[in-house]
Amino acid sequence: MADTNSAISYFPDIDTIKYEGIDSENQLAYRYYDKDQMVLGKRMEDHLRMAVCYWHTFCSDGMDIFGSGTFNRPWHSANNDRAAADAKMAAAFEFFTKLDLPYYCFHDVDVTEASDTPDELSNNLKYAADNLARHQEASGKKLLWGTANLFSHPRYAAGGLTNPDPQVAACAIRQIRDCLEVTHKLGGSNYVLWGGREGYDTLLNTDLKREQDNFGRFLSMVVDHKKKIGFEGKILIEPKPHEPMYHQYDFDTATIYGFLRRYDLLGEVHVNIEPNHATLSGHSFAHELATAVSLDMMGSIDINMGNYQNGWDTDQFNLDIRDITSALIEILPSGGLDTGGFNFDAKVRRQSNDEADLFYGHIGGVDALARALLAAADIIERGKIDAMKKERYAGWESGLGQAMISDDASLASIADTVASDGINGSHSSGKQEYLENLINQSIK
Ligand code: XUL
Ligand code: CO
Repeated sequence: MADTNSAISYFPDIDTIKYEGIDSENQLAYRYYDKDQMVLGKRMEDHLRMAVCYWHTFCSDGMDIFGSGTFNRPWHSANNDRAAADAKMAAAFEFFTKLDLPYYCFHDVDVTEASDTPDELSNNLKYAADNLARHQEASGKKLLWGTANLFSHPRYAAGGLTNPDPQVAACAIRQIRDCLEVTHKLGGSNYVLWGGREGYDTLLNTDLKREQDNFGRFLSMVVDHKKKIGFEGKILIEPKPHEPMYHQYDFDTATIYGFLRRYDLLGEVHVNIEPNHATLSGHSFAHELATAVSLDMMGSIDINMGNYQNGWDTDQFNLDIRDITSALIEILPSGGLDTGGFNFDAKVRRQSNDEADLFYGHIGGVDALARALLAAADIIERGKIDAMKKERYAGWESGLGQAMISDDASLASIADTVASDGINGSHSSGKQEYLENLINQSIK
């Protein structure tokens, strides 16, 4: 059994990060994130429900396709054995505590030692879950979501739930069953499925209908199992259009809506939106959130950003206040994140090999979220954008607009009204520039 009160510190030179206000020169302090500050009637911490992700921060050694790891973290060891998994967990909870953030997220394989068979993984996950429970208890940290990694093991090269080989799909189902149960046991708020390899590299070897039918069928079983075990969190699918596959089925929020509708899963499954995945699918972060809100699919957010120059998932900490503000004004009016949160699915660059860099990365990301929250709250309190949007659609609230959407209306009746009422439809300004200036005016 791992010792949760280990005397070893993995970050001995760093104290708990505190709010010091915008004039602080201390780079190991928050300038905007003041967790108890009330914003739109809620504490900042409760609005943002921020989580640290296990994989980028504690598992990665900085390896990329051109070179081996550069990080050499004090909790890493040559063998991915149980002692290494215990050390990694101790480092992780020390980090969550020092950042003073309430949540974390993990994949099954992030928290376990290397497992040779599915059965071994099941047993290792049970052991890891007991340790996680003890660490949660000792630190007060909570689980935002758990997920099964169905993309790293070579058996999943052609997918998990959509694999052409039923034996591989069965292994995927076992991992999901186990991880969903562990997430439930740990009091997780959500369970995530990222279909990293649910898609294809070439249509020449792919039976689209069979793969999607299997995906729909097995996802229904996940929902049934969630109900059977009494898990009250949300099941979330994380959209991403490609990478690692040429095409992924969970392309974007609108595609997932169609898929859920096809397999009668609307209302049962929601989305976990990630800005870098949004931009890879040709959308903005705000577009994906607005789409999810309009379709009643909003779940949680993996916060990060890409960059304008390259076309892959760079998973950088999102420092673009305007991008986040524009996204927040799409979800705050509908009540905010509910069971969701902001999970930092972001990594420090390969050259940033000091442990302190992990803190700088997160502190920047936390403060960007807090600053954007303040800006979004200011925009909402001023109410101008909302009022202008309402005014733009006011015609639909009475007279002609109401008549056109009434049950009595038909194509012919509407078309005839144009002549009988002498309607000539004119354009009025969309005021885009005026509205964009309002966003910048609220960023302080
Ligand atoms: C990959 C990605 C994953 C999921 C969890 O692009 O975002 O880390 O968030 O599997
Ligand atoms: Co993600």
